[in-house]
Amino acid sequence: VCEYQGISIIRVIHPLAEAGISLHGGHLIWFKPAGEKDIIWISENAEFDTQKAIRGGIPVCWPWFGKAGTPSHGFARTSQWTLQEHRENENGVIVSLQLEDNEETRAIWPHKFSNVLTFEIGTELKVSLTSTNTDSQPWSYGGALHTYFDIADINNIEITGMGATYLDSTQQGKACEGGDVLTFTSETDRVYTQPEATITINDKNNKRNILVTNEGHNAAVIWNPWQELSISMGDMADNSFETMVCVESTIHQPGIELAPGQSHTLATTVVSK
Ligand code: TA6
Repeated sequence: VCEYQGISIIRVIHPLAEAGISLHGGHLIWFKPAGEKDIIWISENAEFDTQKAIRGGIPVCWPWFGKAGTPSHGFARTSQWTLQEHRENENGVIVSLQLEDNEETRAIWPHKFSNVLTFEIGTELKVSLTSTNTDSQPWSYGGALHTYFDIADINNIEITGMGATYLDSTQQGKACEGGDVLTFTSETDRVYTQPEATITINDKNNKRNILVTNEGHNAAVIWNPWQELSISMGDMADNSFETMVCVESTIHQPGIELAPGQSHTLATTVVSK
């Protein structure tokens, strides 16, 4: 564990891969399999501030997605998680963090819960968020593993496997039908409602495919802010939208209801081929 601007970061260094995980937000900041370029994008202007979410990496949006509540994307990405376990197996390193309800979380969202966030780090990266209802009443939740991917050029990637139907967040959530291949020429912010299990980013200039396999989700969000929005965001360089794209394992509305004692796991597995 090292300290960076008051934030504790777990550094994983293993022959198969390297990774960094911030306890602030339970936020994966980098992941680099041995002999590969970074797969996960982090903003060069990212702010490491315990009051804010880190721009890039894998923000944990929970217990809701986007503006379904306040703060936007929930409180998990700005909460302090604790290290529960770290160990090695034949595939690499496993790190688990935990976040339980406390006075601050109950003031925002009045429910008792236990979240375990597990990172399996090797030639692949798997992130699993298991949410358990530790309350005496049922509650519903949503959220996302809001992964930012590092690409060579947004003008020269193709995404497949996202499915045809989506809600367009740039048009007040209008229901739309798209084609089999997604390319980018402007701000793109879509909730795909019938994604395949695996979504592929074909990063042509880097000559690699990034495969994103999601579980426990009911949607996949794809986002690139394009230039104007990047300029308006203090923690993104003006042209840095060119080298990132988000593909997110998402629980969209109406969310998932958990009875007392029940658990659900939202996961994403990332590999470059
Ligand atoms: O996942 C897409 C999205 O919800 C966009 O609408 C965009 O605002 C983005 O997330 C980033 O949100 P943030 O709160 O991190 O600025």
